[in-house]
Amino acid sequence: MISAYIGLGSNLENPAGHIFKALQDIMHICNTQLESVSHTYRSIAVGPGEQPDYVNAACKIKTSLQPLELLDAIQSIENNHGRVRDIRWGARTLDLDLLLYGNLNINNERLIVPHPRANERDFVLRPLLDIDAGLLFPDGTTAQQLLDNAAENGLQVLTTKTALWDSLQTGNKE
Ligand code: A4P
Ligand code: MG
Repeated sequence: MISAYIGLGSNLENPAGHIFKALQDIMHICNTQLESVSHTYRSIAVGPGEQPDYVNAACKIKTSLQPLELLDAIQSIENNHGRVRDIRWGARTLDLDLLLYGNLNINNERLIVPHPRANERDFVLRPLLDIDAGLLFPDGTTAQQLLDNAAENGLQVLTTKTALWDSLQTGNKE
């Protein structure tokens, strides 16, 4: 089994609900276990035009799926949440990014890992650090070093990781 990290983001139609349901969906990906979750955060949207704030989070999984199989699984979850791909960085019901897959660097036409913008976004790095305060990227940089240099997008904790984890175990969103 390989450890991997998935970033979650939503800024349309009850974003917190989409994030919670997406974590439940990730728990049901075959040959995959949910290991831990971050706090959920409100963040200011990075992208074109006026957009609602995002809810962002991350999770750690253990999986025996190959990277492209995992990408297929998370894209199918996005599609089930009514994700429409039109404007790049436009508002979306659910965005799932494969942030890290073991210690691998991957670069093919469908998949780049580490996710190319993970290293510059506080709404990705803070959640990763909630899960593993000593997290290293494949090039040896610590996630904390990257966060120290990242632009700030007004992060505010919405739900703590403990409360989120407990809700996922009972299936009841508080
Ligand atoms: N793809 C390549 N690598 C990956 C990867 N590591 N994980 C390909 C997931 N997908 C990957 O993605 C486009 C294509 O990227 C996919 O078909 C896949 O094969 P997409 O999700 O359809 O499009 P996108 O999300 O609009 O583009 P992109 O470039 O992935 O956007 P980002 O970088 O994910 O940014 N502001 C706040 N506050 N919070 C956010 O979460 N998110 C975005 C989206 C913009 N602004 C935001 C946030
Ligand atoms: Mg994306």
